[in-house]
Amino acid sequence: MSQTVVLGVIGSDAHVVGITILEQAFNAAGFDVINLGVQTSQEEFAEAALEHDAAAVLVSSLYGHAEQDCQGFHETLESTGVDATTYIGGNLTVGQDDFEETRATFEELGFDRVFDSETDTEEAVAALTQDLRQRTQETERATISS
Ligand code: B12
Repeated sequence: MSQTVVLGVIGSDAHVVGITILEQAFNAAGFDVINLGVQTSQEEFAEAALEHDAAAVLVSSLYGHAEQDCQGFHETLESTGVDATTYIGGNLTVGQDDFEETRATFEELGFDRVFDSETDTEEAVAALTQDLRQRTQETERATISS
């Protein structure tokens, strides 16, 4: 399975520091990172993921409008032909909401994992390493049994 990760800040959000740090962490862990930068549209995420055959799409949002920006995100990926693991992280709501509620909201929108703004980058790298390993094993099992 590809080890390419597409990363960007969704919507009109211009906070760049978080994804720069994430890019460095995933690069250091051996992933190929395509960093789309700030103010990235859903279509730009989908097109980049398709073009680079990405294993994962990592969405960042800091300015509090993530829920609005991510409406229909997974449908956009699917209609573009992208089947990737998806994570979202950052400051996902306005103010300090209950994070378990936030997690549920974004899982419902289709994200495989949801991270808050206190996330250690190593935690995200470890989670993706584990999730991609599991996907590879499942694909291998499906191939053997078919
Ligand atoms: C610097 C900053 C700015 C700078 C950004 C400069 C730049 N080009 O990056 C400027 C001044 C431009 C700015 C503007 C605004 N900002 Co501002 N900003 C900040 C500030 C002080 C720091 C952000 C930062 O760089 N943190 C350091 C990095 C390392 O941390 P991070 O971004 O959180 O990323 C880490 C984690 O969140 C996580 N993570 C992030 N994304 C992802 C994704 C995945 C997949 C994973 C696994 C993890 C992950 O991992 C990262 C690394 O550890 C924060 C407050 C704060 N302390 O967080 C407010 C803050 C984010 N800003 C805020 C706001 C409201 C704004 C404005 C809307 C203000 C305004 N009215 O104009 C505008 C938005 C403009 C826009 N279009 O985006 C609010 C958001 C409120 C909310 N969500 O409820 C905050 C929280 C301040 C506050 N307490 O009110 N901002």
